[in-house]
Amino acid sequence: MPALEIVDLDAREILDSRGRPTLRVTAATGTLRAAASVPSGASTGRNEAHELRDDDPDRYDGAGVRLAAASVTGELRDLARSQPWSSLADLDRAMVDLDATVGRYRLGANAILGVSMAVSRLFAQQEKQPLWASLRLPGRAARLPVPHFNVLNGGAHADTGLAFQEFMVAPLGAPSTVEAVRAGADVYRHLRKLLAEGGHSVGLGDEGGFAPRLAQPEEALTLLVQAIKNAGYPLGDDGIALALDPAASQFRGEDGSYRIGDARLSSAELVERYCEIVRGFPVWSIEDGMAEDDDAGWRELTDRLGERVQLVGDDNFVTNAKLIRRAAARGIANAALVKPNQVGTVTETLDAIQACRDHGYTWMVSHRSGETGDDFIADLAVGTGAGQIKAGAPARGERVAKYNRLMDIETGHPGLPYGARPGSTR
Ligand code: 2PG
Ligand code: MG
Repeated sequence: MPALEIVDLDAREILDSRGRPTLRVTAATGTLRAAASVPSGASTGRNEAHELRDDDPDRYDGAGVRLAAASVTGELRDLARSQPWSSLADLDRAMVDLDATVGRYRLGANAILGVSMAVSRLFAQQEKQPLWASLRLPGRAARLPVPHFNVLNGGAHADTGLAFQEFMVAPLGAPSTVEAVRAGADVYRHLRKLLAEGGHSVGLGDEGGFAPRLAQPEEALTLLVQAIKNAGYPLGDDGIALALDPAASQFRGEDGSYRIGDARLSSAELVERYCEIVRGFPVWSIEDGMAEDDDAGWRELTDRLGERVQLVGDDNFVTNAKLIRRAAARGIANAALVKPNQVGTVTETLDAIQACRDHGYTWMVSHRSGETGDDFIADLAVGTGAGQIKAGAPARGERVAKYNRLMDIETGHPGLPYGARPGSTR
């Protein structure tokens, strides 16, 4: 394959799903053209790569991204045009070196990631492959992931009184993506009805899930179980299982206690609470069950539940290969969330996935709470054989863009397997 000769990079400010500015980057060779839009989180980990914002109080309360756009049309454009690129990894490494700061403070991780994603698409086009096929890993089969639909929002994503951030339904037992998407939409519809009948609000949170005022996570889980039953699906691994992202850093107080409703829980008490939840509900995966700096709590959680439940590190791992390897050496978690904008380039995202593979961790590809119509992560999940993806509710354009892309891939490539684990279904 000849090296890629990039002739132009462009960037502009667009809006994300929360009405905040973000970047859309366009990259072009003499004959090819590709664009990518960058997402943005609300419950961010401390070690995430830096999102460059203008801090100009006269525009968008300082959240404008014209400086990041200028990084793309200035230094990054010069770099991209300076030589032919034989791989994305070479360009990604050169961009990181050019920035030369630890957290991408100078050029901005949003600028660098936008280029990295757009150029990934150029490489795929040059190879005449769909994006997912060009993101395949050696020795790992591509697979359609189980969608994890976030149907009830709390925490930093909704004003609900609920401490936990995400309550997801995962059609583990579905025979295909098309049927999994239908199952998610069926549960969503039945949940809406259930909430309305119970006098709850059916307003939505940031990720398109409902945002009723509830005090305890168990109330939310009880509603989900009822909605799944009302929709006519079996519960658990052979049907629809539940997954949680409590995002525990967000409800841990200064004194180290976790606040759920009116209660203050120690780390040990929170672990006990999860054990009870797992006994009472078909929860197969818990992400960020403990706060990012609560290593002792994470270890206890892993010791107690690691054999039975997928325990996903997000805020503590920030899609960083080094942090995943360190955690694996310490017996923390057994899975990682994968969000390209946490670490800053597509290449480093693939490095994080490699760290998971090396240590026997599973990985779930993820959107951010602030999204655009970009569907890159659908291809990333399929190509890397993740087996799992979360992209919010089965509703709202920026969320369904990813699920619709998965259905397109499945329809176009009927031989691809669906399921969370190699060997599962079809
Ligand atoms: C998370 C993400 C995505 P945010 O915590 O997993 O759901 O939320 O993008 O706000 O960090
Ligand atoms: Mg999370």
